[in-house]
Amino acid sequence: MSDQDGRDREQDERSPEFKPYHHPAAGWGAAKSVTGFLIREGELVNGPRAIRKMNHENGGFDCPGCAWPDDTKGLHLDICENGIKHVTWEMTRKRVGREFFATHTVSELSEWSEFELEDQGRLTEPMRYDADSDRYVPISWPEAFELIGRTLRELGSPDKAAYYTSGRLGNEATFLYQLMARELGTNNLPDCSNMCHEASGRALQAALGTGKGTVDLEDWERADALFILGVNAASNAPRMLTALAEAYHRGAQIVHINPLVEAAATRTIIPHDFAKMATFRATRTGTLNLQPRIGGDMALIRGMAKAALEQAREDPGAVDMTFIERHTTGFEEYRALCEATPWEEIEHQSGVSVADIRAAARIYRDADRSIASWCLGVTQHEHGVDTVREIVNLLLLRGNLGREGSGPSPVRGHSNVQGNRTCGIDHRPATAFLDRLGEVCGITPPRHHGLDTVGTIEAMHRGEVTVFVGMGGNFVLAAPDTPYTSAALRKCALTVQVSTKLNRSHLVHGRQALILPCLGRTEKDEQRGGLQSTSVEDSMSMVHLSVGMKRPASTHLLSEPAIIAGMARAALPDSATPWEAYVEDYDRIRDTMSQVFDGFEDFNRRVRQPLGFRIRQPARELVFHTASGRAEFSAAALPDVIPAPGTLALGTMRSHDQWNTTIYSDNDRYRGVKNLRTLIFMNADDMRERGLSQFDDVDITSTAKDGTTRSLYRYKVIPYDIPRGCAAGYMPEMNVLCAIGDYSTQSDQPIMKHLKVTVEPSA
Ligand SMILES: Nc1nc2c(c(=O)[nH]1)N[C@H]1C(S)=C(S)[C@@H](COP(=O)(O)OP(=O)(O)OC[C@H]3O[C@@H](n4cnc5c(=O)[nH]c(N)nc54)[C@H](O)[C@@H]3O)O[C@H]1N2
Ligand SMILES: Nc1nc2c(c(=O)[nH]1)N[C@H]1C(S)=C(S)[C@@H](COP(=O)(O)OP(=O)(O)OC[C@H]3O[C@@H](n4cnc5c(=O)[nH]c(N)nc54)[C@H](O)[C@@H]3O)O[C@H]1N2
Ligand SMILES: [Mo]
Repeated sequence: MSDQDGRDREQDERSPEFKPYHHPAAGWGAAKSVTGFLIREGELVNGPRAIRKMNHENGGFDCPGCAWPDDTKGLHLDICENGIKHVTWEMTRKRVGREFFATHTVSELSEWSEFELEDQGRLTEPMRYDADSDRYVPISWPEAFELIGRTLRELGSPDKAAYYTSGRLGNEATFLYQLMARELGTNNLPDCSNMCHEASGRALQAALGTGKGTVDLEDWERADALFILGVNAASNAPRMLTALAEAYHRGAQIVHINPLVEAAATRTIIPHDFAKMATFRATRTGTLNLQPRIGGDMALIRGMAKAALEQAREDPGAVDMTFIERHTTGFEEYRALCEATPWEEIEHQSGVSVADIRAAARIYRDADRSIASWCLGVTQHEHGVDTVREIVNLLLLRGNLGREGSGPSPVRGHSNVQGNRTCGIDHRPATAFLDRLGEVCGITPPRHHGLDTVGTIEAMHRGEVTVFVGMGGNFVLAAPDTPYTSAALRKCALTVQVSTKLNRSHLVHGRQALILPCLGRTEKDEQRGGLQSTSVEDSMSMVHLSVGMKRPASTHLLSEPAIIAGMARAALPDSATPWEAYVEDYDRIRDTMSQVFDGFEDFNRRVRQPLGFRIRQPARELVFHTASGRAEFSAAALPDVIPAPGTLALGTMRSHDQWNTTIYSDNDRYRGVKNLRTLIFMNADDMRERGLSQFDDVDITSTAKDGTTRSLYRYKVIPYDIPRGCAAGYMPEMNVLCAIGDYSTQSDQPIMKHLKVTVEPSA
């Protein structure tokens, strides 16, 4: 039921529902949801055809969804509900052409919902904002590049521009993008990682001398115990369900640590297990669930370490002293700290009983090989870095590093967010990398650090950054403090968004603004040198090729490498970089990359191997590029995470039916919610204390570090199995509550999982 605008009226009329979900994750619920989605998108024929090409070891394109690695045994249905939705969303037949923009002013479009904007379909040609008519009007590619080039050439200082990346940019485009920024003279390369796993990168770098996890899927298959913290895998990394189900079959212990008991913590039916699909038989995916309070993970892990050290007094096998002596530093200080941290404090700060912590510690003791895996529930906190380091401390205690089936395994977000960092998107680049880049590419890279996401927003606000280029993503909605970020973008002289679909970041723009439409990952990328492929790196450091198979959504689309080269050429008329040659044949980009990056030697050959190649992980081989040359224990004091009386700790998260700022529907199947996103999950006792019942309207007010407040009105409250003092709701709507200054002093990451709020009935 759409009206003339193509806007979905039906959505507004449905009333919210809440019914706790009792079925296994994935299985027929997922199948039904996918079918409904394919029908809605009119892709019942093309969708399945494309999906068969996804994540194949030979050819095919990499699922643009999450960064979970592909199955290594050629599993031909290694796909998930959300990956299918993601691909179908890109492949839609709907188009946003010049007629659309001629019909709607930007002010009018600003009233539309996120769903309505993206639902208009794929962008088809470059558009320029015309202030007189308040509309986007067509512009040719050469004119668009010249506008960007001229503006950048006249900037005065290269640091007055910032170049954002959302984590799906392929490695080759990534390399060109950072090269352009550095040839221009800036390290202003904010990226979505600044809001995502910055804390993991910093912690792992400090502890192990590598910014990444050390394990791969085969390790997952060999672990005796898996500790899964702060991830909603059934929605956000659904292919992890396969690994969890297999681990359970094998008899491995699986401990989930999350204030919410998410669907992946109980049971699943994995899609390629046809027999189970047919008989509705589910496999368990968890053996112990612990529900810490929001921010309580560090205390919980400290408790497990304390228990291990206590046990070691009579059971020498509880701690691996040989490993500790040979490979680590800082152990004595850490041991003393664990001993000095009272159990009462651990229990109070974690919100988990000593008995439960000891149960987890026993599982850890009994496992020869353990993996700890985590996502945003651990990182988006004030003490995210300390918490990741505490996880590493625990792993080091029993030598769970550098051998099969053990180690740290962060679950990365966007499909190539890890590759972006590997290939140079870093506002704090290492000196050695800049030296190599300068030498190989014949440029003089800037040495001073650039701006990250929060830094860029603040600088735009102050008028110090006046050009914003977004390579993908939806910056205004993904970033914290939506009104503040909007005002910052509006102060810019020029905003450029390279996108596949219409989104809010096109409507919140600078004095001049461009929308540059690009090929999606599912589409054929034909250049002079023939059909091109791009490479991506998954969460477990596997680099492989992705090649599109669909006809592009429009003949006017350019690939991301071509768009970057076009901008670079216009901005750097005297550049010695062979931009055109790079775009003709991406093998040439890879040849250059192989000289710049360790681990990319012989890139073109190795990336064409059936599963690609794995970038060497020094820490996995017990080689530590740390200050001491050893793995380093940390000894940080436990933070106080107890909410002040009358306040709650609020974590913002994704629903099942969304991809970051892309909202597919207002449902959250595994949490039992239908037709509602403006909600807050609360503990029933906290609700009673405030005189609240299910679906009551409430106003939520956050108090920032600087004491300022921000509010959301008329949210519906839902009683949920969540510890007292904790609450949860959805990003990006709730980003309004996260002040620009609310970022971690350890990682500079916005503390999106730990906002301090009060909740009261709406007037
Ligand atoms: N379908 C789909 N897939 C996605 C995405 C998507 O939006 N949709 N986004 C992608 C991206 S960019 C990323 S980074 C990942 C994000 O993947 P997740 O990290 O799963 O993302 P969130 O939805 O933010 O969920 C965070 C989880 O942390 C828990 N949590 C909150 N606070 C705490 C805490 O203090 N401690 C612990 N232990 N847990 C806590 C929440 O209950 C929730 O289960 O997923 C990627 N994959
Ligand atoms: N409150 C709160 N805020 C958060 C988070 C949270 O948990 N809580 N999570 C944070 C995290 S982890 C992340 S990663 C960020 C996500 O931040 P972003 O990466 O900036 O946002 P996305 O929603 O993933 O971007 C969606 C847009 O990408 C464009 N797009 C899709 N495919 C392509 C492509 O192939 N090429 C190009 N050029 N564009 C494409 C489309 O136009 C689409 O509208 O949000 C962060 N914000
Ligand atoms: Mo992310």
